[in-house]
Amino acid sequence: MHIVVLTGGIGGARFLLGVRAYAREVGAEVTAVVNVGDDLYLHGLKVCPDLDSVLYTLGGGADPERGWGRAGESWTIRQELAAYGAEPGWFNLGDKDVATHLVRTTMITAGYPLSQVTEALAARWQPGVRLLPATDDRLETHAVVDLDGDRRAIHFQEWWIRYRAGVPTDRFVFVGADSAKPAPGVTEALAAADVVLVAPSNPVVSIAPVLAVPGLRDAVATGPAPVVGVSPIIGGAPVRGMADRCLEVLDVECSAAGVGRLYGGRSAGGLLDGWLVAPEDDGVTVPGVTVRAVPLRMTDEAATTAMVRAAMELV
Ligand code: GDP
Ligand code: FO1
Ligand code: CA
Repeated sequence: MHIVVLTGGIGGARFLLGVRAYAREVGAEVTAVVNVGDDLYLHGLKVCPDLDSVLYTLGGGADPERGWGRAGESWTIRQELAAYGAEPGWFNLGDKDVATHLVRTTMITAGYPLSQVTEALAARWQPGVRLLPATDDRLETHAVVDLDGDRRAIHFQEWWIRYRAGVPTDRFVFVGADSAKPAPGVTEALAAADVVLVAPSNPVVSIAPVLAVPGLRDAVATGPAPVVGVSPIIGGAPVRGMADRCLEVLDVECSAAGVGRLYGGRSAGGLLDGWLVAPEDDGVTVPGVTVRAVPLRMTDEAATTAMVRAAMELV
């Protein structure tokens, strides 16, 4: 059996812990297709927040409180950069994390595609699932904002971290998406999948940029495998993070129903056959989609594995 998971960073990474445990139980293979819209160059280094959250979490090296970056991190490089007044000062790179970006940037500069670079980094972290960036091409999420009377596009990381998702925002743009191609293996994995799971990731800035790669949404929506999504919204609020701010930009209600309808049913040109919601949201309907309520808090691996089992039972 082959399971494909569409995923962002922290929420998706924690979900993948459960997918990996389930896959070990039943002898399945897992491919994770990871968002690259958050990626950016900082201080000359290529940083891939979502890929790194997945690598570090599945490899046992993530900081459990922050959710991003490395456990047991030190911050000497950040302090030295600050002493130079190097911008941007709002994005914190830990010393251990910088080593990852150095290895990645060296390989990218030497001409390796991101998918091969990710494979090389995974050789150290042994995530136990195949990690594929959605695309090897440049695809960056930008927010179109009004700042000091000016309308301009800023990188999603600046919107999220520097402005805490708090500036008036018109829309998100996936720069480069039009000419991006799915990374090698992505289309093949979807064609060979027995089930596709949409992780409880941010639908607007983690899953949407994955689906924005031409051909990728179609490969999921018209592919052979049933598609089951897991709601990142419980009782009308994101479990963590600022997904409510992102949904607001799209004028979508922050609820399990709102996100389920945003994805839509496959029979109506959408994405989903099944949608898992939390017990708090029992009774939610999405036209054409089988909805089931089960506990959706990823408090530990056993709870997360139970969520995955419920998703698999839905199809
Ligand atoms: P990011 O890229 O690091 O922001 O991470 P993702 O996009 O993969 O995941 C962020 C989403 O995970 C947020 O919208 C949260 O609501 C969701 N999330 C975090 N923890 C949980 C949990 O325990 N259960 C569920 N259902 N969603 C969660
Ligand atoms: N998130 C923050 O809120 N502040 C940071 O300084 C920060 C640094 C950072 C460095 C590397 C990395 O992989 C992730 C980092 N994040 C930081 C998290 C991250 O950029 C966001 O949570 C996600 O991209 C949102 O999807
Ligand atoms: Ca992300």
